Amino acid sequence: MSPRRALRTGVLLAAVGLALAGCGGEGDAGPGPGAPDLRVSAAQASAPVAGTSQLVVSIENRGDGDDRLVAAETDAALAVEIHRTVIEDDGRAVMRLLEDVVLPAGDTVRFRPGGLHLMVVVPDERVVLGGTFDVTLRFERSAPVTVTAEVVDLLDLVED
Ligand SMILES: [Cu+2]
Repeated sequence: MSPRRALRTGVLLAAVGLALAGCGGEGDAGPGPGAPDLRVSAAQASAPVAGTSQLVVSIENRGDGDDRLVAAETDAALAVEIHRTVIEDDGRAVMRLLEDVVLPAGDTVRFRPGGLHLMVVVPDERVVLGGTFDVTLRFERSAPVTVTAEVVDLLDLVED
């Protein structure tokens, strides 16, 4: 390998290393030892407002290893994003896009409107009050899980 080629390869590897290091989401340690054992329940979505719907679920990890939610998808919308609503210093509520959500061993993570939620972007006609649609959740370690979300009024979304 020529020195020039070697240099370029080194730069590329450094870039890949940086990209991987950036995958940590909220910046804590990776999954612990043991295997996660996830149960997903209480999938509900709000009737769409201005082209988006908030989707909430409960994810219980009965295993003894941590996992992470890394993506969600549905064929009933353009995209599903992982969001957290936070209050800014000036009191405004803004939604932050998250890379992933840690699912600690022995704990239940409850999504809720006004907190951690999945944002269904540009939903189709299945996402209407009283309707249902399927959402697939993808995890770092566990197999994907598909749940059926029930569409309810935003005010009726489970609060906790
Ligand atoms: Cu959102």
